[in-house]
Amino acid sequence: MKAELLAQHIKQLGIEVLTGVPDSTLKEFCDYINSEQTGLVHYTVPNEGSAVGIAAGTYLSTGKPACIYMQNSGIGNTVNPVTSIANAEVYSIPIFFIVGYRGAPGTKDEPQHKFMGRITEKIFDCLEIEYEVIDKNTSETELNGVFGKIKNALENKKQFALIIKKDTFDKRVNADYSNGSELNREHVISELIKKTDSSDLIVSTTGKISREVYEQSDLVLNNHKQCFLTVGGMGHASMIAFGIAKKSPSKRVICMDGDGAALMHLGNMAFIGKQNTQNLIHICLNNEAHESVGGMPTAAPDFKYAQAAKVCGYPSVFEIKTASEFSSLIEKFKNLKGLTFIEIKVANTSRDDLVRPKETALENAVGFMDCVFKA
Ligand SMILES: Cc1ncc(C[n+]2csc(CCOP(=O)(O)OP(=O)(O)O)c2C)c(N)n1
Repeated sequence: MKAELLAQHIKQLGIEVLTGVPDSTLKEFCDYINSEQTGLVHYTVPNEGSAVGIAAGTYLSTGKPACIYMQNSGIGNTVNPVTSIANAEVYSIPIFFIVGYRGAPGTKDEPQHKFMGRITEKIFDCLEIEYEVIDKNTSETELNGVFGKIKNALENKKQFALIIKKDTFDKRVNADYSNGSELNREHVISELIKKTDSSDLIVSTTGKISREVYEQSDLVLNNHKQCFLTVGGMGHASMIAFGIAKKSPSKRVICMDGDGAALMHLGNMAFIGKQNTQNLIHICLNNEAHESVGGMPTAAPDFKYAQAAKVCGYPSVFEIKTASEFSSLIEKFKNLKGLTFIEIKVANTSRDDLVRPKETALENAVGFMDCVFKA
């Protein structure tokens, strides 16, 4: 299916507002809505729950439903506003969901997608939201039939989910999301790892940052036992790092966060800043984008994470934009003490041949715990 065709169908439903969090399964559609004039008002939001809020506000002020796009891992973020605001027993807000189907049963995918893939359709059953699954073999006639059902659901003030499998969209020329930063994220991660001690612990965020941490750790330290890879649960790495830091006061805990992930649960920074944990270094690798799923911009690409950290109460804050600023940070990195926040502007790119963890997520956790328990 062409991304344009989906946008046309959306408009034919009388929808004017499109909002969501990007997903790799929906990459071509996300590229299209980010780089072309679609005739739809488009908002990328910090998390999928926020999109439900916009959909409710749109409907309350226009009587027209909005469309929300997301990866199925984002369903969890929508469950509270869907059940407590949009549901027919509350305000009965019609919403059209477009959901990228990671971990679809019968397909091979990463560990963090397996269970969610298995229960995606069951969750919609449970939420009493009608849905249809489409893939690359869905014909135009079948798609027209599906959109008939969607129209009917929305007219009855109900939600409807169109679940889209991998490779459904026709390929299109990649959108250009480059940001001009001179620092390469993988290089930054590698240099930081070189300056860690054997007692330091690293907690990395969801997406390619974790894959780079894994690979660079193996290259630099010959193992990755010091690293906990938060492969799923986008936005929660900083709180995992906080939990570890509080219970491991003799070790430095270094959180390698993404800007999209930090933004998704920005309240975490307010909490961590207030706690003033002495052994936590929170690093935000800011490429202004969701690089791991295709490089689409975040909800607030120009958000000032370092300034926000100061306001949140982090006592020590660094903002790194250039290679020379990064070199001077690297010189002092080993001796950094006290709760610290470091925002590093990095390019919006990664290597195509990044490795993926060879062991299971559970094996990663067990190896990491061995390392934590080591005196
Ligand atoms: C709740 C949730 N929504 C969406 C995703 C899909 N997803 C995985 S990584 C990622 C982008 C993360 O962006 P950022 O933290 O800025 O890191 P980057 O990829 O740019 O390194 C997204 C949207 C997800 N895993 N979980």
